[in-house]
Amino acid sequence: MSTEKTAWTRDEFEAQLRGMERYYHIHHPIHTMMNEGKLTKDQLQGWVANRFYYQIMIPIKDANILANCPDRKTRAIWTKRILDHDGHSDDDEGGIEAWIQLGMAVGLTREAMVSLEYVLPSVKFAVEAYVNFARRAEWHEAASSSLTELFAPKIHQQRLDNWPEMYPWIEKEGYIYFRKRLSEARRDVEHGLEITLDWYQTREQQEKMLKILQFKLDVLWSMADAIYMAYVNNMPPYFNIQQ
Ligand code: AHQ
Repeated sequence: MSTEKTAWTRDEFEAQLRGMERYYHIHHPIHTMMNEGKLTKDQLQGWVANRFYYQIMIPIKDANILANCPDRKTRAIWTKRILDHDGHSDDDEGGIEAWIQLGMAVGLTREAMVSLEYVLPSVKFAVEAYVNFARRAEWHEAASSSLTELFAPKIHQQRLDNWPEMYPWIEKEGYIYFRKRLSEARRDVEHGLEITLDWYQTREQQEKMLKILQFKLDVLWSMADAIYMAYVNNMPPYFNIQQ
């Protein structure tokens, strides 16, 4: 008798992917504290300054996927992800500029953000792991690793709903990024899900995709761990240890 497990249907496979929400960083203490208004201004600044490194590396990650993708129609759609971050035109400067606006809205300077002086070693390490995965993985697998964004609209909506009351000192320009990302994430997930549900056909391939998604969930979780250790547990990174 064959021991090979039967492939999940498209709906079953999508349900398996969505079932991994329990590992999403929305459940990490740094984000539950953030969503309960328990972060100090310094802690929120630390999170914004560190997440900036993730934001500026997303277009690099996506450009690596483009470089590996031979399909013109897919590239034409995927290119939008890069422009969403790098800017479509002079009057739409994109998500990286919007994240700098978030930084200034929480009291950081543009110079401090772009200097990357606050970016923690483990945050850099996690982000580089994601970019290197995208660089060398088969392009469908790299594309499908972006599907942690299945869960992103909820975390962006939480910030938009709760921060104005919990962190009234944040200037309104700080919300531009999250509002922008709500619609972009939904569009990206629709495309990423189509690529994923079409590509992984056998049960073995589908279960490999769950491992790829777990890797990306671990990238986000590791970043949150590093930020929590530094800004909640006050563990100084090497560049803050007095020589
Ligand atoms: O702002 C985010 C973003 O632009 C992206 C791109 C996408 C990818 O390609 O992996 N993932 C992602 C995410 C963004 N914001 C995170 C957050 O919590 O603000 C969530 C993150 C994701 O869910 O992967």
